[in-house]
Order: sequence, then structure tokens, then C-alpha cells
Amino acid sequence: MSRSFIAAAAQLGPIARDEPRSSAVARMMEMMREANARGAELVVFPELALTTFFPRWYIEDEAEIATWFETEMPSASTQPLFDLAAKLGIGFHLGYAELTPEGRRFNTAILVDATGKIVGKYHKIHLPGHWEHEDWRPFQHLEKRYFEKGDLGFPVFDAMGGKLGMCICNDRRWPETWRMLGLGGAELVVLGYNTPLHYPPAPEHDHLQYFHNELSIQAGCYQNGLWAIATAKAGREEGCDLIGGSVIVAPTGEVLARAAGTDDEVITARVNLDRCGEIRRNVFDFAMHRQPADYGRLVE
Ligand code: CDT
Repeated sequence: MSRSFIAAAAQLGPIARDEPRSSAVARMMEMMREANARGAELVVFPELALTTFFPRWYIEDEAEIATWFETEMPSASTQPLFDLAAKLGIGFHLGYAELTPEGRRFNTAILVDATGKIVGKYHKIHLPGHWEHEDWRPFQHLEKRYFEKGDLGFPVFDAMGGKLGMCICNDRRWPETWRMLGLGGAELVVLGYNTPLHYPPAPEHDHLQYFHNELSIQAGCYQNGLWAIATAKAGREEGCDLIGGSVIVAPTGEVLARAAGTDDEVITARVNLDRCGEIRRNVFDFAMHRQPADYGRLVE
């Protein structure tokens, strides 16, 4: 497979609380068709792409919590997305809430190849927010309540003629995420996010949400010499504004494509995995310049 291909970020606008998975899947299929028409061989969907961002609500009832989770993948409602991918010969990345047969709950992302087969899975490691209802917040962010910390590390998969890694939303803010993936040999990192415009613990930074999104992704790409495709779920969702700003970023840190709005929107760019060498053979040649013996405090 060629190491140079067109890739897409398929940003989703808001998903209503009562919007069925079949509707979200139909919207994603429409964007997959558009991406394919624009020559894309890979399309990246957001974090928790099948439903509204339910961690904004405090829920006690276990049966109700379970309704937000997938117990199988593909499922009856997601099978059409897998079938379309196989028909078009296009790979995709999808985020969803996973309930395992053992009863464990993860914020999950998968990588699906151009035949519709799942070839990679990641469980979100950096879970933001809090565990209990906090009255003072205009909306909750209860990822710590609903999900376990990921148990798969930061795996890197053979796909698209190269090495692909995944992370999810808050993970992108942590340099350790990018370094672990970079050290694992990742040449392209794909990720989705749900980022509220308003951050209740530090509202004085609300105007920086788009900036911090790009800053984190661009730094991760440049400092590790890899590509990233980062896709938002955006717009006013159940009264909560989520940032857009989906981007495709080169190993130089340059933004090659950026979503303009906060609705369903496809952006594309050519990704040439061989360009990772522009950085990795030079300023960030890890073998030549990295000094791990002096980094002990990082893991203490
Ligand atoms: N989904 C997710 O991880 N969102 C967080 C919101 C800020 S922390 C409450 C993010 O890092 O974008």
C-alpha cells in the first residue's frame, strides 16, 4: 500500500440526547461517501461518536448508564458503517463507549481497515473531570465516574502502509501520550475529541480552547515527527457548546486542513508518511539526540 494517501477528518455537529445511534451512523456514512468522493482512503470520526456526550450528566442508575454503552462492535446499528467502508475500500477510526463482557467500561477508539475489519483498539488513559455530582458546575464532566482508565497502554498498529497510533481527546494535551506513540514508531496519530468551550474550573481560559487544541496537536506532531488527524464533535449539544477546529497536521507542525464551522464537515489533506523523516532524521533524531538517562523524574 502506498505511504502517501488522502485522509479525512469527518467532524460531527451536535448529537441530541434522544438521537438514535442509527441517525449518527447515517450522518457518518454520508461523510464517508463525501470523503471517498474526494479520494480519501482513511476517515477519522470523533470521540464517543455514536451518542451525545453523556458524561455531562450525573446518572446513578446502572441500567440507565448501560444504555450509553456498546456491548459489541460492530453492532446492528454500526454494521452499515462497516459495510460501506468495505464497499468503498476506505479505512476509518471511530470512538465509542464500550461495556466489555466482564462489565468493564472504557472510552474506546478503534481502527478499521479498508476491508471493514477491526485492526486496532485503544482505551483512553487520561480521563478528565470528576467522580461525583458537583452542584456548582453548569454541566458535569463525569468521565472518571463512567470509565476505567485504559488498560492497553499506547499501542501502535500496522495500517495504511505505515504505523498508526490512537489517543482520545484529553490524551492529546499530554506530551507523554505523543512521546509514547512516537517512541512506539507511530507515523500517524488519529484521535477524536469532545471539548466544551467553557471549562468551569478555569473560565478565564475559555477564549483559549481552540488555541490549546492546536497547540497540543502541533507540538505533539513536531516533537515526534509524526502526522495527526484530530476530529471534533462540535457545536451546541444539549445547551453545551463544543469547539470545532478539526485539523490535519504534518510532522513539521503545520496545519494542512482545518474545519471552518461546528456542523458535520469533512476536511481532507494528503498524508505522506515518508515526510516523518524530515523531522526524525534531523532535530528529533531520537537515537542521536535523546537523553533518557536524564529523564528519570518523568516516571517517578
Ligand atoms: N472529552 C474530553 O476529554 N474533554 C476534555 C475537556 C476538558 S477537561 C474537563 C478535553 O481535554 O478536551
